[in-house]
Amino acid sequence: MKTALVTGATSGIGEACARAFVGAGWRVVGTGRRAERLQALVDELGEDRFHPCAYDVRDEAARDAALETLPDAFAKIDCLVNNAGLALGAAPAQQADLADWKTMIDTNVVALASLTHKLLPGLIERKGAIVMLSSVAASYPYTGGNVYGGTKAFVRQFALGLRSDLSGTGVRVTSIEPGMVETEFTVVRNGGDQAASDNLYAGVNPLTGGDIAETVLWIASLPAHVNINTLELMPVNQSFAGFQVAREG
Ligand code: NDP
Ligand code: 8X3
Repeated sequence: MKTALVTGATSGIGEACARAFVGAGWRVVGTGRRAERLQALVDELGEDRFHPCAYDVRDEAARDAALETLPDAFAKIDCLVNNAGLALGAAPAQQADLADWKTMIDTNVVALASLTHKLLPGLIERKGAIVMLSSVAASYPYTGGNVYGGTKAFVRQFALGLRSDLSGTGVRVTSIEPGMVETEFTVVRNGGDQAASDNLYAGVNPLTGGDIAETVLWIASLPAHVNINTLELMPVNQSFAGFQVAREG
């Protein structure tokens, strides 16, 4: 039985990944700050299949304490799903809060790179897989995307760079780049405003956490010689618009 480590398993895409992987016969180590949500997954999925690790991804000491004391059955990670992340605010850069920018960089970039660095030796030993949650925001700038888009561009390029460095190791690396997925993402982005989230997704028929989880599971389950480098997906009702033009005078 293989083991996946899913960061951000308390909500949205990560929570759906935990269910999908366990449903497909994997063991899952799930992380997140909200311990009670991880415990609910233990109750739902079984303690022999889901192991909770409650810590803040920015706290390397807490992370190490959790991951270095994993039960034997969960200790050998075959697939790292680098999913935990967030956007804070959607204001233009000139009105943005610097603390929000730093939180996004620390969570989406620093913590993700650090965990990857920590798990790489074991992933190489087991010829494992790394699936990163980037975003369409990595490739398509939009007003208010600024640092969030920058962090997701890092994730995409880091994944591609790892592909290059890991040549010959058998480790597979994928950057998944979704558009609108209705999770707690927009509630978090808007400081807990559920109505702002409901309004954004109203009538869109957005992607679901389950849609992305099935995609992650598919990637992780492909034959060992197949690598999906990048995968961009959107709801049918989301698509591209043109450039904006500012007029002088
Ligand atoms: P959610 O807000 O529903 O889930 C985010 C998860 O990340 C939660 O489990 C949360 O856990 C965890 N997380 C955030 N900060 C921390 C932290 N400091 N320490 C530990 N865990 C943390 O959003 P999504 O499921 O939508 O987002 C998952 C990923 O997908 C993100 O990287 C996001 O950028 C990306 N993405 C999302 C899209 C969307 O439209 N929803 C589109 C494209 C990409 P907890 O709060 O319990 O700590
Ligand atoms: C989340 C999707 O379009 O809000 O990464 O940036 S978007």
